[in-house]
Amino acid sequence: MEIKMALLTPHDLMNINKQLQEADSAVRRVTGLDIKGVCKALYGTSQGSEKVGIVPVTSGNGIIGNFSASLHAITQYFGFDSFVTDMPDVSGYYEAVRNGAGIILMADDHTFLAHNLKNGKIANNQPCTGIIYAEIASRHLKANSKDVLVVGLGKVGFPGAAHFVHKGFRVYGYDADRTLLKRTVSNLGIIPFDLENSKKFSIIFEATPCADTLPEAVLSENCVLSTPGIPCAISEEFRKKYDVQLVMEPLGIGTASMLYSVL
Ligand code: NAI
Ligand code: PYL
Ligand code: MG
Repeated sequence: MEIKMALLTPHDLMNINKQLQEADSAVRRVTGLDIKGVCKALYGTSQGSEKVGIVPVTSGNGIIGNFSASLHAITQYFGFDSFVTDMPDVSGYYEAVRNGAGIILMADDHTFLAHNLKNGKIANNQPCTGIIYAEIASRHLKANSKDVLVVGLGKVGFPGAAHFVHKGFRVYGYDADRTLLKRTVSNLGIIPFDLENSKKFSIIFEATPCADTLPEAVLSENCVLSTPGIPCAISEEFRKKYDVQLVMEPLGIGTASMLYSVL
């Protein structure tokens, strides 16, 4: 059976600059650093004069409206010199390299990659997204314990959970797929969490493609919810009631993580 990524829609990417600015403010409130600062601290890299070539890809479900334009806006937002190729696919790749791209960004329905042609480093969006959202949550300045809740342990959630473990957090994990949960508990040594449990968390990371996955009982006043998962894991009502510090953005934070990881 073919397993695909949950694909973005043009609607998810509307007003990407505004979404990025709001996410940057949220990250600053939570961590004291902006997104770029968290990326630099995480990977120990900073940008030079790398030119980023963005190649539209037509295979599978094809071009997503706003996708390449959003990557263009995102790369410029973080201070990269970037361009979108006129041609897609192999011709676009050729065009990007011929026009001086040092880093290629491109995505089909399964893989979104950043490839630094100068140093050979390559990054995949899913682990890079999991790691940066976990890193942001782990830097919550007002966290009251080392306990974190991770909901969704798939291609984005698993690397996020692993990152928390690596940083010495006590990780409680839940996934609707019982087999995956069991395997992750055994691989990472995390604590299986029952969502019926009424334990409250000040740090929550969510990476599922579903809405309203978090019950009210896990939310504490002013907790951080760092979530790449679309749609949102909590209702607007819960967000207001618990003054939840929400870090959620559809493409830019993960892309920044990819770019800084290949510098
Ligand atoms: P995946 O399919 O590999 O993993 C999702 C996991 O969530 C699965 O293990 C599934 O069993 C679990 N799940 C589904 N419903 C659940 C529920 N109600 N409660 C608990 N667990 C549940 O998907 P992947 O690649 O990890 O992506 C997760 C989400 O992150 C998707 O919405 C995807 O579009 C989004 N995403 C966002 C990015 C961003 O930059 N904001 C970047 C990459 C992915
Ligand atoms: C990278 C995102 C995050 C969530 N889902 C992933 C997704 O939508 N992937 C598909 C990207 C396809 C892009 C298309 C284009 O316009 O070039 N091939
Ligand atoms: Mg993102």
